[in-house]
Amino acid sequence: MTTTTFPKSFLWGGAIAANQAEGGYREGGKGLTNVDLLPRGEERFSYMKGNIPHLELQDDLYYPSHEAIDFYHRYKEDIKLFAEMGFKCLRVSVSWARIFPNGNDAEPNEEGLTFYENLFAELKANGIEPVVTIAHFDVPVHLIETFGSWKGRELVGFYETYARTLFNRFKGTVKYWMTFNEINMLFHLPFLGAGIVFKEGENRDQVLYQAAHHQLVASALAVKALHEIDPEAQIGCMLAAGVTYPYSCNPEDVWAGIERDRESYFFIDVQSRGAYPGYAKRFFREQEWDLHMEEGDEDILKAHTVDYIGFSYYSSRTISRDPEILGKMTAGNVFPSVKNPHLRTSEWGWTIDPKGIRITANQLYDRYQKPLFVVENGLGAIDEPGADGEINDAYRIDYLSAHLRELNEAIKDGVQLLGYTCWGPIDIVSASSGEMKKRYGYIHVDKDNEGNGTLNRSKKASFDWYKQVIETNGAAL
Ligand code: BGP
Repeated sequence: MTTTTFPKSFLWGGAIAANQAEGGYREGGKGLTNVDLLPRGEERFSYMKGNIPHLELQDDLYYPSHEAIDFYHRYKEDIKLFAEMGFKCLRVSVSWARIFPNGNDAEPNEEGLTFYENLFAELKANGIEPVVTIAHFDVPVHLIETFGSWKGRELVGFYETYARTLFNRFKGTVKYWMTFNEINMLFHLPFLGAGIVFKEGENRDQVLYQAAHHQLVASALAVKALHEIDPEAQIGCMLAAGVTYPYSCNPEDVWAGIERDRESYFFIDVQSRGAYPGYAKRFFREQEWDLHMEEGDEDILKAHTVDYIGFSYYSSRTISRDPEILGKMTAGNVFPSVKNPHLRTSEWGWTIDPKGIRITANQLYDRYQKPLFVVENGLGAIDEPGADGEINDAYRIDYLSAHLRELNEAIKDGVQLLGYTCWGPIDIVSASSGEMKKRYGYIHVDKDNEGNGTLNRSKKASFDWYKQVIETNGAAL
């Protein structure tokens, strides 16, 4: 047993997203979203980047998120298993298109609201707090076709209406909200992250910064709305975090690391401190872009900052200005990084760096001085059953316990941490690859990459391990 410092109120749990778990993509009056249009296979990456030939479903492509793991129908069974592990919270997202099928309908879709009402009630009945992301990647297709998704200023108002609808309905039920999942994903996978499709001749960076401004104003308006409607509840931002290391002590590398981190901090500086930082203003000036900001936007950003900082952490990143080193990029990472010779990588080429979560948490806390919430962390791996038919995922236990031990150290360092929700406590569709074989769960789901399988749930070895960790409030780590 280790001495741990996780507070008594620590929110242990797991995190999933509507578009990767629910399925039922046309049920209950739901409209189509960007994620529904993402196929598995070779096309996927260029689609996620915003290079999309046809904004429509094609018969010959397989779309894993359409059925996903059928959480839409099976959530009661799944929640029982989460409760058995002792979850204190479950992070889920609401699908915008279940509530407003077109994104901007005059009235919300009652069937969609009822689905989430039942889901949250089931969680509460099992002693599990819902932690809810308002937008986890999915944008209604109608908004993409009509307004260019977040390129259009109109989305600010539509999103605000959507958020207000949720807050009014779930007031007193949901205590923790988040505005946008991994808001910085907009820069890396613009279609997956924010429904952005590029047109020929567009200045991509300008488009992305304009869309970012719209999301930042929308996020601040959601904060304002929640504080008015349900002052007891809290609302956070959410960053795909991960410290960037300079490859060497050459000041050029060190500066490159600072600049790379600022591409992500840029968002949180606005959401948490309430204003564009000096380095962003300098960048805008030098680009000579005509970014459209309305009068009053700055006041909105200033007045409505987030209550806490949610972040995902999978790996650290490394940067170099040396062309020879730059040739050795890691494959498979969404965030560009050169290979760090001190660290191993996962089967998908993602760098494994437990110490990095302590460094990241310390940096975020030093910078913002607001409570942090680790809302994603985990190892995507191929799970094979052993001779006894059981999945002994010792590698997953190693990864997770090493990260949790470092978080325990971060708490000792003085970091205020609300909770920890590992990514995909039950196997779900992978966002970046669209595959089922990239699994994160403590609970196995019988479904293969082609969509075949019974969808039956079964426990892996990590199930009992996590149960113990929660039971002992981390002492079993
Ligand atoms: C984050 C997303 C999640 C999730 C996770 C793991 O970027 O917020 O939705 O999928 O990464 O990534 P993947 O599923 O690609 O392995």
